[in-house]
Amino acid sequence: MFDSTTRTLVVVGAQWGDEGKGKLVDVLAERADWVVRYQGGANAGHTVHIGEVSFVLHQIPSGILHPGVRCAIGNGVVLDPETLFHEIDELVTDGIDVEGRLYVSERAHLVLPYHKLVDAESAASKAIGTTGRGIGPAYEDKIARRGVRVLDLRHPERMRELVERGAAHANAQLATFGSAKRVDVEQTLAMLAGLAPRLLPLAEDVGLCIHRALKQGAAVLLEGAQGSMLDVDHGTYPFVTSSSTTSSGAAVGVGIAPTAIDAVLGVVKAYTTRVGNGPLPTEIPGELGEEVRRLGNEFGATTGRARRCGWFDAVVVRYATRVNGLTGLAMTKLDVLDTLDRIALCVGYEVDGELYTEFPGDLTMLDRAVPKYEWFEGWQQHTGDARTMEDLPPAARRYLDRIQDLVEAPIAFVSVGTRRDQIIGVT
Ligand code: 2SA
Ligand code: GDP
Ligand code: MG
Repeated sequence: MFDSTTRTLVVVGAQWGDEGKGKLVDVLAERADWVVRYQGGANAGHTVHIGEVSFVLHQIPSGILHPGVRCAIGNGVVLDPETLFHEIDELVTDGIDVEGRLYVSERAHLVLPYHKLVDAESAASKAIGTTGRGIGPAYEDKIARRGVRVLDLRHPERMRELVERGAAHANAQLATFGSAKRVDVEQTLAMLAGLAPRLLPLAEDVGLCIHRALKQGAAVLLEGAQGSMLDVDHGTYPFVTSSSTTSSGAAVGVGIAPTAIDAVLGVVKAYTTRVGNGPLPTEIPGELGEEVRRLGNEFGATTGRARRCGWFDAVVVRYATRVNGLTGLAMTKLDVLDTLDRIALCVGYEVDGELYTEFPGDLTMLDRAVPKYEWFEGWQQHTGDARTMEDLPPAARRYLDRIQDLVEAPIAFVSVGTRRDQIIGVT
């Protein structure tokens, strides 16, 4: 999957996020020269457990925990400069040497305090259940061509003009929301002036760095955030994030050509979760849903919000296989299902008496959709010590085999616990 023939690998979430991308990137980063984030921002929460310490990465690529691996934040990310330095400082406190191996695209757009204010005050953000990290408003400004980029920090006069323009727009939005809050331009500029001496030395032409690294034979991991069903084009719009989370976003968001990408690994949980509002066809109601949440410790890695839990949805993952061009799957959290006596797998949706196996663009269809389930016997056995497929109980292998067939992508990894060593590489 990530070897001498596969030098550029994209790692994407193939459900609604929190599939365990952080763990997979950390495991694969052992073989990487570079790890690059290409979209999203501080909304992401990628968890990596090393020994007794757990790290939650928000903007810094999960490869940072491997000494010697270079990490970059691509142009497609919306960068919150204030929280970036908190994250760096926390890593340094935990003994991770970041110096000289973290780069930030000079083209990345900045998330400013007024983006977070608009996100917090907007009723639309509440209805979607955003993380409140200013992601939507920052991408809106980018697309509307009123954004502020890292490279603008080099030009204080221009920075003032840009921030005044962005603030005027944010103030107008706040007024329409009926909010009494307004942007403090001078405070924003003072914050940026304070951070510029620390941020500008990290600023690079990341696309060029990666292009040169690839020419020299480097192995590059492109780390996606959120999940395919939160993609602004291909997800459950409008209940999505504001970026291209699917593999196509990787080339754009790093600044390399699509032809430079060799393979795409889709990370999936052995079940499904979603945090925030919007459709989740296989959501498990009642006590069993709560039990899965407890077993899987399903709480937002950024906001702490309870995640909604559902059965594995093969319609969703087959769709994700197609949209991302997945060349392999990493199935995580199999161990979370260890104690269940029965496990359901969604193979289609029944709508008005008809069976659908393709994920619809029109979400009103999902209001009437009844998931069609195949039921599997639970294995009721501890899987956390399995290190080969043969170590897994036959019932677990039957479940995995069926998923592999339904979603039309081969399983390349099975993760059976939070630790680095709790993984099966399928050859
Ligand atoms: P936003 O803030 O504008 O990106 O929110 C839009 C939707 O995208 C969802 N979203 C996420 N879903 C899963 N995980 C995310 N990261 C955190 C985590 C989430 C947390 O790792 O647990 O801590 O709450 C993430 N980021 C954005 C979001 O819930 C909205 O549905
Ligand atoms: P990401 O956003 O995709 O990186 O995922 P998160 O870090 O938000 O959520 C995944 C959670 O599952 C984290 O707490 C991981 O430590 C945990 N995790 C990852 N793989 C496994 C696994 O195989 N088993 C268990 N029990 N937990 C896992
Ligand atoms: Mg997460």
